[in-house]
Formats: sequence, C-alpha cells, structure tokens
Amino acid sequence: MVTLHQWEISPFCQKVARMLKFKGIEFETINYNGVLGAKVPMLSKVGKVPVLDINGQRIQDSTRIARYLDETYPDLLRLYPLDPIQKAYAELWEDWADELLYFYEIHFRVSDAEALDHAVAISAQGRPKHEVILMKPLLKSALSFQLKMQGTGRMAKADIEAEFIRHLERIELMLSATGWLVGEQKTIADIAVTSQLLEIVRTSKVWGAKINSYSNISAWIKQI
Ligand SMILES: N[C@@H](CCC(=O)N[C@@H](CS)C(=O)NCC(=O)O)C(=O)O
Repeated sequence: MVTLHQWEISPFCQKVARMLKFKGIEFETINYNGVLGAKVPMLSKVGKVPVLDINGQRIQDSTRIARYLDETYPDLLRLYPLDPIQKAYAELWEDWADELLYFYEIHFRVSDAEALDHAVAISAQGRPKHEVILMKPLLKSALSFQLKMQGTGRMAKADIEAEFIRHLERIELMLSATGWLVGEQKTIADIAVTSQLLEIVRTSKVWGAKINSYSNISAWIKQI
C-alpha cells in the first residue's frame, strides 16, 4: 500500500496526491491534523510533509517523490517530458511554483481573516474543538514568521498583490499556446503551479475569484 503522510491544507501534499492520481497509483492518506502535527518532525530528518511510503521506502519532498514515480513507473503517464528542453522548462516551472508561488499562497492565507479561518478549519478537521482554537494563533504566527524570513512578508501588501497579478498574467499568456504550461499535455509544471493556486482558490474568496477571472487559467484549473 502506498501511504501519503500529509497535511490536508499543504499545497505540496496536494501536489503529491495529484501526481499519484495522474499516474493512476492507488494510495491512502494519513492526516496530521491539529496537535497530531507535532508528529510530522518525526517522519523524516527534514521534518516536513509530504512524506510518501512506497515500495518499502520513505521519500520526503514532493519533487523527489515526482522523480521517483517517473523512474519507478516508466510505463505510466510521465510527469516530466522526455524531451530534455521541455523537461528543463517543466522543472523550472515546478521549482518556481514550490519556491516562489508558495509564498503568495501564504500571504493570502495570513492577510485575510476569512482565508485563515478556512485554513485553520481544514487543518484541525476531525480534531476536538479546543484544538481549532489553539491552531489559529499557532498557524498564523508560524506562517507570518516564515513569510517574514523569506522576505515577502516585509513587502507592502499592495506590492505583493501587484506582483502576484503579474505572475497570473504570465501564466495566462503561457497557457494561450496549448492550454498547458509545457508542451501539449499535462506535466508536473501544471500540477505544481495549480497546486499552489488551488489552495488560494480554496481558502480566499476574493483572490480565488481573481484567479478564475483569467479565462485560460480558469479552463486549465478545471482540468487538473
Ligand atoms: N520542498 C518541500 C516543501 C514541503 C513543505 O514546506 N511542507 C510544509 C507544509 S506546506 C511543512 O511540512 N512545514 C513544516 C515545517 O516547516 O516545519 C516539498 O516540495 O515537499
């Protein structure tokens, strides 16, 4: 059995779940909601989720998992294109989504009270009520700290949001050629980028509507 150790609210965990579905690999999930989050550091040396148990191995990091899946199941649909140039583009999009777009997603989560409440409710699903109350300040301070350390959290809100719109415009333009970010079919690039955007759609009404106002992006997201 393939097991995905995850936080339901994590875009990286959603990315792995989408990769497994894309490949048609059945899996079960173990959620570390509420105070169970304290067990996450024990799953791997890095201490982050996603962590995947597969074929007697434990793999941490969504990108390492993606590579493993392509290498181990060459007969299933590929996440990374075979063409080396297209593969490099897909890897760049993936890294951009994981290492940059992620911080916009965090910004929209901590700067909008409604989005934060929604994220907290998902992170504490199935746990006693007092954990929901406990989770809110914990999640907000952890995410704000992460955002400040990375730098985005020290920028003016208006500047962060103007920059995010520029990114959306670039994505919209890139999709106008084939409907996909790289080549003519779905790749890891589409899965990685939409996994970040879909977390914004899921928790923020205003920014979710903004993302869906771009026609290519909206049609593309529906296919993921
Ligand atoms: N590069 C990692 C990032 C994973 C990541 O940042 N996971 C977050 C949840 S969204 C986490 O586990 N954070 C716990 C921590 O940093 O202590 C991947 O692609 O899997």
